Amino acid sequence: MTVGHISCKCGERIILDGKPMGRASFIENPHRYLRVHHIYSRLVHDPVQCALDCLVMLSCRSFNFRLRGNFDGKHHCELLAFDKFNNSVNFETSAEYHHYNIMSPCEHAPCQHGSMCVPLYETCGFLCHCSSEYAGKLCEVKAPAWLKVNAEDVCFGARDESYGEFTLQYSGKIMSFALAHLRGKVTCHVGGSSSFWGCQEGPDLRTFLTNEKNKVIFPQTSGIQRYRLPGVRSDSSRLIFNNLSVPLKVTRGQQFRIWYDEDLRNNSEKDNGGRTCMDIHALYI
Ligand SMILES: [Ca+2]
Ligand SMILES: [Ca+2]
Repeated sequence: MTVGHISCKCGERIILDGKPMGRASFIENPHRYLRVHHIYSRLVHDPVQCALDCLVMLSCRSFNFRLRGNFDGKHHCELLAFDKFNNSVNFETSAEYHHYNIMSPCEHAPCQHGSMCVPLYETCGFLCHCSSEYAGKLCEVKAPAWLKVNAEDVCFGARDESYGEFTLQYSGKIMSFALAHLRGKVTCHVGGSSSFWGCQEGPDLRTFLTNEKNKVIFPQTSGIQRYRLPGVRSDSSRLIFNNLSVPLKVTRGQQFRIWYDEDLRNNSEKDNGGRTCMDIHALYI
C-alpha cells in the first residue's frame, strides 16, 4: 500500500512550510499486532486513512488496524512510535488486527547473527546493532576482526594542516588501527630523504591518529613527538599501533584524522614536504 504524494521504495518524510509531509510505502503484516504503547488512536474507514495519519505525525513508525469495524463501519487505528524491528518480542500474532509498517531495507533482514536492524527512514538506509561477538556493517564478521574503515584513500601531507581524514562506517569497539601504505612519502626536511610514516628511513615514526578535535588517540604516548613501535619502521608497508589498554567505543560516522607530528605541533613544518596515502584498518572486538 502506497500513500502520500509520490510513492517510493522506502519511508520518507519532508518538511514543507514547517509542516511534515509524508510519502511512504507501507507493508501489511496480516494478523499481526505490535504490542507497544500507542501515541494516538482514532476510528477510521480503512487502513489508508490510518497510514495518512501516521505520515503526518513525525514520530509515527507503524500502526495497528483492527479488522472488525464498529456499528458505524469504522475501525480502530493505533499509531505507534516504534516498529517491529526494534520491538520484535512484542510483535504478536493476532486474530483481530493487521499491522502495517513503513517499508525499509530491514524488511529483508540484512543484519546477520541475530543482530537488530534499525531502519533509517529519512535516508532509506539501515544500521545493524552487533552483539559484542560480531562486527561489520551486517555483523557478518566474527570479532575480533580487522575491517577496512575508509571509503576513499586517506592522504596526509607534512605541513600547513594537511592532515588526512576518514569517517568510520561501522559502530563498535576498537582496540587498534593499522595504516596500510598505498603511495607517496613525506619528509621533515625537503632535500633530505623521505619515508612513509616518518622523516628519513629508520625506526622513528611521526604519524599520529587523532580524533576530529586533534586529540591524539594513537599511539598512546605522553606527547606529540616521534616514537617507535616494535617491528615497525618508517618505511614499513604497514604501521600497526599497539592495542589500547581500554577499547575505544566508536559510532558510525565518527571522524578521525591522520597527522604528521610537526604539522600537528606547528613546529618546524615549513621545510617539510611530500604526501603519503593509505588504507585504514581497525581492529574491532
Ligand atoms: Ca621540519
Ligand atoms: Ca601545522
